[in-house]
Amino acid sequence: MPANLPPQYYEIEKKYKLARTNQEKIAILKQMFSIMPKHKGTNRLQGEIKAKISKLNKEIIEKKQKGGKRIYSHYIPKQGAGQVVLIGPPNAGKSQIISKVTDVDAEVAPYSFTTYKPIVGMMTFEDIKIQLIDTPPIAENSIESYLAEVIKNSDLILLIVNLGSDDILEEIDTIIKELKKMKILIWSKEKKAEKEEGWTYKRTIMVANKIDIKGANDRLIALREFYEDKFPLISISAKEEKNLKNFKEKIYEALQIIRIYTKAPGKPIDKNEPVILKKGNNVLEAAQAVHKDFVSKLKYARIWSKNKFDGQEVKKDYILKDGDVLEFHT
Ligand SMILES: Nc1nc2c(ncn2[C@@H]2O[C@H](COP(=O)(O)OP(=O)(O)OP(=O)(O)O)[C@@H](O)[C@H]2O)c(=O)[nH]1
Ligand SMILES: [Mg+2]
Repeated sequence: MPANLPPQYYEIEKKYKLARTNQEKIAILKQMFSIMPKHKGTNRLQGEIKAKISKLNKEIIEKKQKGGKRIYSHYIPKQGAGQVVLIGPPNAGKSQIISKVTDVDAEVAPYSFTTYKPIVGMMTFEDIKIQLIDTPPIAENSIESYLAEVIKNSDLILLIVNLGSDDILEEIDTIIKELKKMKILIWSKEKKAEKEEGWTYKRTIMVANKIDIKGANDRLIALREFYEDKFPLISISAKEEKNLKNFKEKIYEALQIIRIYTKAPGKPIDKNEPVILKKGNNVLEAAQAVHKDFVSKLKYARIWSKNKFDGQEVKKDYILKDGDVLEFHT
């Protein structure tokens, strides 16, 4: 029986030849497997791919046991006002979202395991940029260890779920389980467990994508019932660009940051580049963020803010708000 493979199969096969690491190779093989029609004609090929995956997995384990050094670091340097990592089951639309809201084009395809390595893009939100990272999908026993590093290093997780999938709840369960294997917790209620050795809690927003699909509303209702008390939950359609403004605002909020503008005495406000601070930071911390030397030299500061201050002198321990303007006097 002929295999009758779809043309995309050969496209993916080309990527396989370019893959550098065993992890990348495995991800591509999984992709080849997932789009291959499952019938008698492809039986042998299916077997071959599975065998290749398990051989590569074995190699990875053996390398680890030998204590071999990893050549490729998956540490992603932070850029912009925050680093946000998109995770989720295969085919949920993670890459589609990245392509719509950032300056990069991530490969989008109507089958699973399209993305096989992290892709970084910058998203503009009002006058700042936020870094988003697209990642390979998480399915049962498929999470790659470097992904745990990427997640732990990030400031925020977006758990992208697929409102077009009948298995949406199972897919979410699997992800939570796989993350737990990596000692990562994402429910705010479980945050206290972080104090126990080795656990990391990451603030998470659940993003239900593909709200445009028929039946999506019913699944959203189910999702709300199960998860509304555990995560901030928003629904979007990346494809039809629905609710993307709200998506950006929710990310900004969850990052818990504020923007401060500075001005030199007698000069206009520098509106170009806000100073990014943590919510709850004060005038002294703002001075520190602008220039280390400022802290010891700071005599006083003046502040301008919406409906409150108009150039008054302000104490060093004054807690700042998003949009405040400061003028430092040394
Ligand atoms: N109807 C609809 N389809 C979408 C939407 N977003 C993505 N898709 C489609 O879903 C499929 C998968 O999209 P991807 O962005 O490749 O999904 P992914 O989560 O990156 O998939 P992996 O890389 O395999 O993990 C593609 O066919 C997209 O066109 C959406 O909002 N609505
Ligand atoms: Mg993808």
